[in-house]
Amino acid sequence: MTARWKDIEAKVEAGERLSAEDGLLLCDTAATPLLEVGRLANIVRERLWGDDTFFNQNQHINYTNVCNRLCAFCAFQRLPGGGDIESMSPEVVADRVRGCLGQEVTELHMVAGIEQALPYEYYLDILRAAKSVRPSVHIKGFTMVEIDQIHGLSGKSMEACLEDLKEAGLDSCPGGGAEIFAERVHRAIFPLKIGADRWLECARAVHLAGLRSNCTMLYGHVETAHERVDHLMRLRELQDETGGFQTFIPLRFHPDNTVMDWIEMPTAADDLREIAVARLMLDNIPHIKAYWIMLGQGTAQTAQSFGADDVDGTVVEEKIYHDAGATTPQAVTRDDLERMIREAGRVPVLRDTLYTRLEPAGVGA
Ligand code: V47
Repeated sequence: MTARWKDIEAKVEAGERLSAEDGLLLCDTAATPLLEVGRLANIVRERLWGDDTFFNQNQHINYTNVCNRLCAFCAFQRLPGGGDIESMSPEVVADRVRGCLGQEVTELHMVAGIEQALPYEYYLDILRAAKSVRPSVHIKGFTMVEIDQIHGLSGKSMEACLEDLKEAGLDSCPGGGAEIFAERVHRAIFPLKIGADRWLECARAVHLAGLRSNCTMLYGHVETAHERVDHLMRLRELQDETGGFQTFIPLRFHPDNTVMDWIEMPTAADDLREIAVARLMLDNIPHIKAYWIMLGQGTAQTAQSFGADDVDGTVVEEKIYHDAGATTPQAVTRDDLERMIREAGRVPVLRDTLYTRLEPAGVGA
């Protein structure tokens, strides 16, 4: 191994921060063997979390698939006025929540497209509707793209708008919507959606309002290694300032049914390297999630030895990846998740959205 690699290894062992140049070397498949990058990421993962792998019991509600942002990578969006549209009234949202009352769901993951016809009150009403049926549930809702849209409708300051959302039932925000911060990629594949500066500004406001959030990066399309590392560096910078991010989730691009279907999906080797690089670069973000829905259960298992300490949850009715060709199931049981984690040699820990341990591992399975 080269002197540069030895230097990175020494920094990781000493718990020192890696530079953007280090990140680029870690991304370089010719310069750094995958298993070595994984080994280093595993050191950090085990230092933070030992053998624990977190999971939760959650339900997804994609309240509308209508969207006017026309992102080239998205198979979920439907144009206003087109066919196959689903926009849920607050009553329908309440029915969806009611439909899962028999299951031990602790989190509602509510994200959707940008439907221009929805007024400000709608967003408050769907939060209230969900909470009225399941008052104890944690609502992790609205990506920064939706927060930007809702704020625009509110006619209020961002602070006042976020107070309204919290009062109506919003408890935290998911990742999503950042895609890749590089302006070159923004212009090429999602020009109508907010760019890096606004995304980061919204995330900062969310954190200042006392809400935690997650962050993501969509990879495996037209971005370069340099742009991936830049994305991680910008997230790390904001996290230094606010400390509000809980989890980073690398999102592997699924090309089916999109206008980018000529792109080949990333391989498991790319997925594992991305997870490992994220664990090594994002020294101030506590958790790295291997989202089983998009990675497949096999890669989500291996990822637990490459830096990931979370696999997401039971996920009732996932839509965004399945519209884009994901072949994983749309939900799994708690037993399935525990088995997925145990067979990877880790200890399953049931958590809530804010990573409170709900039960000692293995109890109540
Ligand atoms: O922003 C859309 C991505 C994101 C495709 O916070 C696609 O716990 C791959 O952010 N192929 C939304 N990805 C989902 C999201 C998320 C998912 C799971 C957990 C959490 C969390 C957040 O999905 C979008 C976009 O980056 N996406 N289309 C596609 N074809």
